[in-house]
Amino acid sequence: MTFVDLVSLTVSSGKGGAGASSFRREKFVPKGGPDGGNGGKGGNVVFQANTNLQTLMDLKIRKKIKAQNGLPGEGGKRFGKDGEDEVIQVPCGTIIKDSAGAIIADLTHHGMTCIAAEGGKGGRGNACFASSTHQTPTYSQPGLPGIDKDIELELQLLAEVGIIGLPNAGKSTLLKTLTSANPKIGSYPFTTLFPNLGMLKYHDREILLADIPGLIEGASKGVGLGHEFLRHLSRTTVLVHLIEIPLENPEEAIDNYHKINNELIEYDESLANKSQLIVLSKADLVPKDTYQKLQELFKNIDKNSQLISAHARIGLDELSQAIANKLMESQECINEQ
Ligand SMILES: Nc1nc2c(ncn2[C@@H]2O[C@H](COP(=O)(O)OP(=O)(O)O)[C@@H](O)[C@H]2O)c(=O)[nH]1
Ligand SMILES: [Mg+2]
Repeated sequence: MTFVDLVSLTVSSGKGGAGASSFRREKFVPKGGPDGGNGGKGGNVVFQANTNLQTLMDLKIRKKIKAQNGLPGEGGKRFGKDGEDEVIQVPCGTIIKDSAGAIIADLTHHGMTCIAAEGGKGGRGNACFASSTHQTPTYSQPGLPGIDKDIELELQLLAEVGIIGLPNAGKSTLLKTLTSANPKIGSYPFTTLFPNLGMLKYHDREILLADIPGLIEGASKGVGLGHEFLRHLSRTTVLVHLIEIPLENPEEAIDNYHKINNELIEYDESLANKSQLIVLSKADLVPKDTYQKLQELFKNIDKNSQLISAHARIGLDELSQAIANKLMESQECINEQ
């Protein structure tokens, strides 16, 4: 799968069919009345959220999307057929914006739809214009034109929890261990080239986690994968900040923690204000007194931290519980407001 989360498109709704101008012709009625039918409405361009999709890739190659025109009306008061809507399926979490960046719709739930371009109305046929004073109108309306619109689609994943950290911290491994996701894992940076999603089942809760790749010092200035994927943190409530303990120089973990947070601030202050769990990874590789010392150092800057090893399955239940608790706390905060 190629992950595409930004697409620009031109959408064109169908134009309305013209109303007909026609008169009844019958054998024994020399001057039949007007019987021109109305034109059909032009089709709409509609976007619809679909949980079975994860990427906007299919739209990348389409560029232009057009709905059908309405057909013209005909004599005998026959109405023209409406143009068919063009319904485009997009992943849940797709935001539709106009070319100025104003949000037209945020399609968060399966089945939600939005009309991005409304089809033109059909014109009325001359049969509509007959009155007691004007019994033989020849006038009929043209159909209204469709709308051409440039739009942007932006996918923002709907994960509640984002896993962040430097390349190689163990983010993808953690996602794979906590959920049934199967991301690519490697001992070199940037193995993960797009965000991965996985569902954590914790008691009766299902929590959607996203592994956000590529964060690195300078990401907000385009280093590495840049901050391309940080938009997928926008909707998260809790960040799991994964930190590998450098064996040579464990204190460096504190610098690394600040580096990532600075990148978040550079990108968007509200990301830095999200509730964060500090998680020290790969505990199986680190002597106990090293990580205890590190936990002290985090305490000195007023931060609690917890320890995991995805490989040795250490601290995973505690982490799941901490995630669920944090989500619950933030839910309570929202309810109190
Ligand atoms: N020893 C040990 N290695 C780990 C652990 N978690 C991840 N790794 C290894 O660290 C490397 C980077 O992991 P990955 O999940 O791809 O990191 P990411 O770049 O943050 O997604 C891989 O070689 C993993 O096998 C762990 O708990 N213990
Ligand atoms: Mg990864």
